[in-house]
Amino acid sequence: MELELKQLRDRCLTDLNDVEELKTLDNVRIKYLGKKGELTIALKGMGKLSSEERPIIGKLANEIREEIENNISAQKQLLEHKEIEAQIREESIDVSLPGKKHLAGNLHPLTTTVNELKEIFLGMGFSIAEGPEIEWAKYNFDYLNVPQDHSARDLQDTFYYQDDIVLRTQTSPVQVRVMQEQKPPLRIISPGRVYRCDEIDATHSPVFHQMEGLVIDKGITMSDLKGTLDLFAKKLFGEQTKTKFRPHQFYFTEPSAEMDVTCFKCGGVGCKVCSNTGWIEILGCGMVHPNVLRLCGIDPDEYSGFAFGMGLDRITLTKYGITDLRLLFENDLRFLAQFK
Ligand code: 2NL
Repeated sequence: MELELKQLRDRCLTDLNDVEELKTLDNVRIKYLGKKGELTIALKGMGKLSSEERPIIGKLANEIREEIENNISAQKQLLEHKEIEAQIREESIDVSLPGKKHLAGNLHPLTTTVNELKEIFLGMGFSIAEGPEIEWAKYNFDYLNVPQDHSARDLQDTFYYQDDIVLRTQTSPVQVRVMQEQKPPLRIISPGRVYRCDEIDATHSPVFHQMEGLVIDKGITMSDLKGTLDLFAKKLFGEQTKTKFRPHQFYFTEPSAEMDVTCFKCGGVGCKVCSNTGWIEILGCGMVHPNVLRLCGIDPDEYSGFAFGMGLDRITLTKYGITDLRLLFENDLRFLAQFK
């Protein structure tokens, strides 16, 4: 019996040693110490022993049980420790490894220009109006008082989808729509993409960008136009900026003018940016033609207004000293990343 118990103990300790995972450790305990375990069964056989042997074997059995229990808890501790170590190894982050770089983009210079202009005009109480780039020809030309035989209507100058549908050549049709749909007073700007049949070169592109503005109310005069656009120029180019208005001709405004600003680079002395003139042409403008008001459902005897339009691409080129328009449309990151 004594030998039997010692062999049992040795087998158990070998089994314990072989356990590699916490979750199988209990199997060993059940195998030897459980209700139907080997030691339990062995002890049940003690009844057959003589009264001299019984206390000796009983003592040995208790010692072996204790030894097995101690070994189980020692093995348990060891395995727990190993598992925690493995988990730490798995979850640890090597902070000395180089990080993954996230490429942060930046706004396109044109977007920056549009954002700046929007901010300025929103600050003066204008709202932003948008409309379709594929437009009825009558909104693009007829309602704007453009003569039937005007060259701008030519197939050479305008992209026609069909006889009466064009890719808009300016954003004025947005304003036509607003005038027809809303009642004055109106104060809107319409930034957007426009199209003309042009060969691509350093100063031309068949796709470009414009922003127009329109103010309609009772008693609007040329001095409202000049005051508003002069303030706009000062906000865009700085307080020291001066403006001058030169007479011009548009079909949709009368009188019409072009506005120049003193060069933001040289302050008006003359430099490369302003081609030594001291002035930079910024926009066209004028008092909305009574014909346009009438065609758009506004009574010119009751209301008057002014309008203006500017090329966003050209303003952007001037502002950043870029000499080739194509750079704005080629999406070359080497160019675009310079505007971070
Ligand atoms: C320019 C000049 C201009 C307008 C656009 C306009 C629109 C309506 C009525 C009257 Cl609905 N006028 N727009 C007026 C004057 C000039 O643009 O040089 N643009 C790049």
